Amino acid sequence: MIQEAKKIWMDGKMVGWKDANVHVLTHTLHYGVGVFEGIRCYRGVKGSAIFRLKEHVDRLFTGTHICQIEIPFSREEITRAIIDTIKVNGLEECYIRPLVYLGYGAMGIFPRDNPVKVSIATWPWGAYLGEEGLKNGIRVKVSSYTRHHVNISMTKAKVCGNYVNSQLAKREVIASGFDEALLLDTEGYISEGSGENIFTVRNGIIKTTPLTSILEGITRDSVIRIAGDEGIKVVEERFTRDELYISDEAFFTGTAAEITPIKEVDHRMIGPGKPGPVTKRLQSIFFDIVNGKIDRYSHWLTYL
Ligand code: PPE
Repeated sequence: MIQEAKKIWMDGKMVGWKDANVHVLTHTLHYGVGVFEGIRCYRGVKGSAIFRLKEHVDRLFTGTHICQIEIPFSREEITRAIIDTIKVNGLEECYIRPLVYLGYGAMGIFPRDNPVKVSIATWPWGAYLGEEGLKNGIRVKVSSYTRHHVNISMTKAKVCGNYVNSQLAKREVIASGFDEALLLDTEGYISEGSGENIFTVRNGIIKTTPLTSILEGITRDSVIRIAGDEGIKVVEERFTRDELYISDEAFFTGTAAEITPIKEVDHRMIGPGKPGPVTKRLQSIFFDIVNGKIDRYSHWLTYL
């Protein structure tokens, strides 16, 4: 169960957690065209700070641009509202969920001039794939469901409806006893997890899928930059599931999942079946950055 906070920001007002309701004929509830974000705020050594807030707000706006939804607030107003929501809830560390959705008005798939609604919720959210997974790695299975085709779903936008595919995949692999689903693209190459981007390490080279048919993960971008700064080569190139099977290391990245090591894929151990040195090094730098311990990356943090 979600851990409740006090208030949720809805269309410019702070509303009590239990009163943050919508009409059952809310357009997005039926048809899935809405755009959301997932952001984390960390309690670091210099106080609470939001990780890469600008990039997340930008992606909310580019996502709605793709969906032809006009947010009735500016980027500055949304940024301010995110900070205010964390503060009003007195949270030092939390997950932040902005959502832009189409409200009550016309029914039918063409939403006409239904109002564009915005909400921002915050709640404490621990390790997405479990503390144990974060530390020792998770068990992953390639799903029988294929990831979005680039001309069917718009993967550069974090569209609510895109997550039907993620949920089908996740339910399938959980039922088989795995921790997370990995999806292949329409041509059979690795694309991404149900809510994460993926990286492999082989012979000291890091590889991740190109941006063609995946969400442009902000954690993915952070890892590429950190690796570059550490002098580790990163290649953005398509790869197959058998290349993943024989990689030395693999890990998922995401705001919720952070950097989660993968210890097994389809019953095959990855490397020795525990987090490898590159994964551990990147994970440790990442957590130092989000916790405000490395000045070089302080521009990625917005202090409350
Ligand atoms: N791919 C998908 C499909 C995805 O949903 C996410 C984030 C990512 C990649 C990584 O993107 P980024 O967070 O910018 O590094 N998934 C969000 C939702 C998870 C959920 O269960 O809800 C998240 O991590 O917040």
